[in-house]
Amino acid sequence: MSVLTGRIVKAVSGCYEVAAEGAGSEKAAERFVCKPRGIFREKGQSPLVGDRVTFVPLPEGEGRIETLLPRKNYLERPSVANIDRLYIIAAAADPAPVPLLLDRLIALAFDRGIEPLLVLNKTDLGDVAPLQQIYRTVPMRLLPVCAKTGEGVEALRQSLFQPGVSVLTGNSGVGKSSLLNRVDERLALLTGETSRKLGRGRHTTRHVELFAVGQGLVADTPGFSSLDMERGQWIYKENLVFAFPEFLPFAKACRFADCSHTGEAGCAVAEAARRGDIHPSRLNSYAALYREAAAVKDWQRS
Ligand SMILES: Nc1nc2c(ncn2[C@@H]2O[C@H](COP(=O)(O)OP(=O)(O)OP(=O)(O)O)[C@@H](O)[C@H]2O)c(=O)[nH]1
Ligand SMILES: [Mg+2]
Ligand SMILES: [Zn+2]
Repeated sequence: MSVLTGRIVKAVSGCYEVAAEGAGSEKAAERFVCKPRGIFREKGQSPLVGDRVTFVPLPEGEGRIETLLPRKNYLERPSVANIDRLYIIAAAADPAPVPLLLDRLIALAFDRGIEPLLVLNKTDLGDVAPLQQIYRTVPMRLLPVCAKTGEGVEALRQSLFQPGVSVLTGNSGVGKSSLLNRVDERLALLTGETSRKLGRGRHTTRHVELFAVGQGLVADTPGFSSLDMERGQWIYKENLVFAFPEFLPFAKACRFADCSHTGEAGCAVAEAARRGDIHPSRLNSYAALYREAAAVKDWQRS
């Protein structure tokens, strides 16, 4: 009985679709619908989309997952493992951008060792210059795009086609599925427009699935409301400043070595925000996330 290596590309009610991998293997890219061994339940492990696994192929395209291979990272929401790039999508308007939500996602990516990219969609509906101004000094790519006109989509396509696992995230309705359809029309993902015609609810995308694009894999994910994001997924307060990397050069110059940058005297980060070297909106988000992180009890830390 041969054991293969593969990646979970789709999870639907306890069944996992696994794409076989392996250099030169004739099984490469073949898909198997797998059930995990009972042992996962005993160990409290639950496989995620993006997880690499070993599995035993069974007849008729089925299989059984044997082991979960170590993860390099994962997010709880969206629930994906081994992410290389997190594309955080905001819209110029409809829905209006929420800086705290964007900063929460950007910080989470930096904290988990994932490259964040900020995609500013719907440039036909509004000016993205105010957002570009806020994120000017953050070491992160900004991609202004328009799923409607196609503007900027080629740059997004080139980025998504790079090897690795990409995840699109952001509020419901910002245009994640529309952008992916523009990048590769064969994906034919359901978008708000089509789902309204079918009389579906506000959240159009229902589950996470990885699709092959160029040399990469990309996941469209269901959008969330800002409230969803406030639960869980915190960053420890002592790590938070590292998730706001443009603060770091200033943080070294604070009067107190243990400055939390939340109002202490002689805080060089606050001073930089007053001068405009750090955008005040970023410092506001930092303060909000710091308050949340400080409220986390030791027993809640995993
Ligand atoms: N004007 C304009 N409308 C857009 C653009 N991109 C997407 N839309 C519209 O915005 C609505 C939401 O788009 P979706 O692609 O379904 O958004 P989503 O982020 O996938 O939403 P969820 O799946 O609910 O998370 C649809 O009616 C799209 O047609 C754009 O660049 N300009
Ligand atoms: Mg969608
Ligand atoms: Zn400080």
